[in-house]
Amino acid sequence: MLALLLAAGVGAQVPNSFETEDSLGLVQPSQVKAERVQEYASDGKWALRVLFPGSDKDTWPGISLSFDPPITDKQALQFDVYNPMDVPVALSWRIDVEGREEAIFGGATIQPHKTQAVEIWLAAAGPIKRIFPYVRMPREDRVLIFDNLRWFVLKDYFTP
Ligand SMILES: [Ca+2]
Repeated sequence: MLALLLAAGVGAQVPNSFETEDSLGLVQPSQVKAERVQEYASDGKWALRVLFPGSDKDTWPGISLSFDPPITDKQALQFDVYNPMDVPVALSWRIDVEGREEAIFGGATIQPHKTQAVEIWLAAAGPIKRIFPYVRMPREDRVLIFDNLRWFVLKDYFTP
């Protein structure tokens, strides 16, 4: 059943707070070890712990969020990240836009022992096919704990 769903191209789903076992299937780990944990959740009880393995080779480990059909009506993707390490972790991201040859890149530094809200702006980029948060060429293992993936839409500003 899972194989059939994957073959049909089930993509990422947002919002995702990693509260259920299936929620793990909605992100696609790429060269990382991702597991649900009951630590440092910013929403509910569960979060997603991602180990980005260090390597002497240049690698770009991350979690891939694919959208089919592409996302057109959201201003930003927001999520919370906790850095359990004693050093800052540079989180990068890549955004693939339909009809655009070059990807859009961005990043944020996640400070040690802090939960940080990260916002990836999508507005005006065009139809979003994929959002890929990753760590750029880690030489040593890095760990981040993600939770509460959510969309931001501009009308949220105008809530009375
Ligand atoms: Ca959660």
